[in-house]
Amino acid sequence: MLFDKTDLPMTDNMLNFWKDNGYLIIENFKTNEECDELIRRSKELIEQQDFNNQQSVFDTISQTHNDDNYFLESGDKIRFFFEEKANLSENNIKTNKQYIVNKIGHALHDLDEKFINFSKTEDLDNIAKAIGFKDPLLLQSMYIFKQPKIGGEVVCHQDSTFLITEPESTVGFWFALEDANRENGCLQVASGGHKGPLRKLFKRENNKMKMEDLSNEPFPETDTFVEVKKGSLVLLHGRLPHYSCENKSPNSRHAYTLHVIDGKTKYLDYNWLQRPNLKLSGFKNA
Ligand SMILES: O=C(O)CCC(=O)C(=O)O
Repeated sequence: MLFDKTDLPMTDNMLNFWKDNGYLIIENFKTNEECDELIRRSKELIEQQDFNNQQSVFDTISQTHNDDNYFLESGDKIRFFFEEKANLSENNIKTNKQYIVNKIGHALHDLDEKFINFSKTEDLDNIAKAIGFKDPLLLQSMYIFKQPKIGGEVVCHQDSTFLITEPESTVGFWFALEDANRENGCLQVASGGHKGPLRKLFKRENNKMKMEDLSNEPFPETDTFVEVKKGSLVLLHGRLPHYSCENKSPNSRHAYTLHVIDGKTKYLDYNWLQRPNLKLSGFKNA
């Protein structure tokens, strides 16, 4: 079911959908101009980078980034990760720079003015409070490109595997900056799957990452293609199994995602994402 920004503040209907399904779609949440501003800014950030000195691939299948300090130290920085299938030759980096990046993460929402303005708003704070946050804190942001032809698959996962608090509180706020559909690799979710157990925990031990198994119950099949228009907001419960396939189409599928935790919970020390140089803040502390 699709809701619209004009349905806000959150109605019982919306809240019931969220509780039953573990996701919620709010269309027309951001304007085309707001989306375009972020797209423009991502291009500028890439333009300013010298990629010849840094080559870190983000691949959720082989997980090659896991023991990579460039990744592990990116929690309080703005860093760039390449598509696994990108051609990283010197010449291609020079001529095709805008089409090789898989994502930018993980503190855009605290370090870049355009991203701060997009992320820290009162209407997002209101939504977070409506779904139960007492003290919503913006932990992680990612600009995800899903590049044309080579955009990588994101394997089925639960976000609480990667960002865990006690008790669990992680929620993803995922924004479509361009139309997302089954051709260009939209999100797919297992509706209601947030009621199942957390399957895995991604733990930092002596600066190495380990995936710990918590439950061998298989994920339910994803049953919903989250095909959404540019400007839509999709909320994703931290336990909701979700996935996106490769983008083999000629069109990109840019998205921006924020992961939010509750300041009333304990953020566990073994999370991969640490922010030694940045304090957490909420939606309103711009
Ligand atoms: O945008 C995608 O394809 C995946 C995003 C995702 O899994 C997340 O934000 O948790």
